[in-house]
Amino acid sequence: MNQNSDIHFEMRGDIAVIRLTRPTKRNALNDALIASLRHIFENLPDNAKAAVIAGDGDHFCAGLDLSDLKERDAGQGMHHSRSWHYALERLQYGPVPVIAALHGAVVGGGLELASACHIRVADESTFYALPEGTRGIFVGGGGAVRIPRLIGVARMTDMMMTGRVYNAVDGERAGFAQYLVPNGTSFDKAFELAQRIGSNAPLTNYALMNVLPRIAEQPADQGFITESMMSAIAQAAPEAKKRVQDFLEGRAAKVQKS
Ligand code: 1HE
Repeated sequence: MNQNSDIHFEMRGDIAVIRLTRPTKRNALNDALIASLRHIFENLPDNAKAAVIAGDGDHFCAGLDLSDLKERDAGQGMHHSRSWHYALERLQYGPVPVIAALHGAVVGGGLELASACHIRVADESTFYALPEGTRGIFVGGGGAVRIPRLIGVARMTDMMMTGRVYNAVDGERAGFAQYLVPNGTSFDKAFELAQRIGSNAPLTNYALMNVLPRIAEQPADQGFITESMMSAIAQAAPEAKKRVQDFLEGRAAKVQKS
């Protein structure tokens, strides 16, 4: 399914595991890697229920492969940026939830990739930056849309204007990651979450990936209507009826205080 030696795909049970395997270049993303990512998310096996994406070596991803920054004219530059958009949209609105397992550098396009995932798990070595600002360029992989939704426009502006780097603790507080775990454990935690998420009703995961983000963008009066339609569709599914019945008859887990 994947011919590119800089990225590895495998199924572990019903969880798809995608690893960036270009550690000598800190998993910097060249055009071929972006095309491979798109291909992988367009061709996930039917039995995949969730996916984990991680990076080999000391860093998750150093962003755009800067050696690929050729003399592009404006039109070519736009198409290059769009190629990232298409790939990351396949990931974000693909068939399964994707959990990013972060460590080390999550910078530039690496942060854009992470922000397209549905959940981010960071270990204590993780740091976040947007060096585009200081390199005289701009984000082009969807970061201008997705990153402010995680951390707000003001923080992203500061990061790009000043080159500010967030460490793992401050990054989690700012909203980059939903989980902060000890060094070396982000993959295991992401995989555990993927298994749990993969056992949800498929329609619930579909709604969380495809409907919730759209509702969040709608004016409130439209959002309420979309919500009520999704709610009606979800509760009409046989799987929902069975799960609710299981709870009512004492067969399903209660909500536990953590
Ligand atoms: C690279 C890249 C890269 C490393 N493109 N080759 N992203 C950046 O501006 C981040 C640039 N990278 C770094 O700041 C650092 O490399 C790291 C903090 C990520 C890691 O530092 P370190 O000390 O572990 O590694 P290193 O020695 O800097 O890099 C090892 C090699 O990887 C080295 O090549 P070598 O041939 O000398 O061994 C580096 O040149 C290479 N390397 N990062 C190309 N990014 C859709 S638009 C998105 C726009 C952006 O993402 S712009 C931000 C790009």
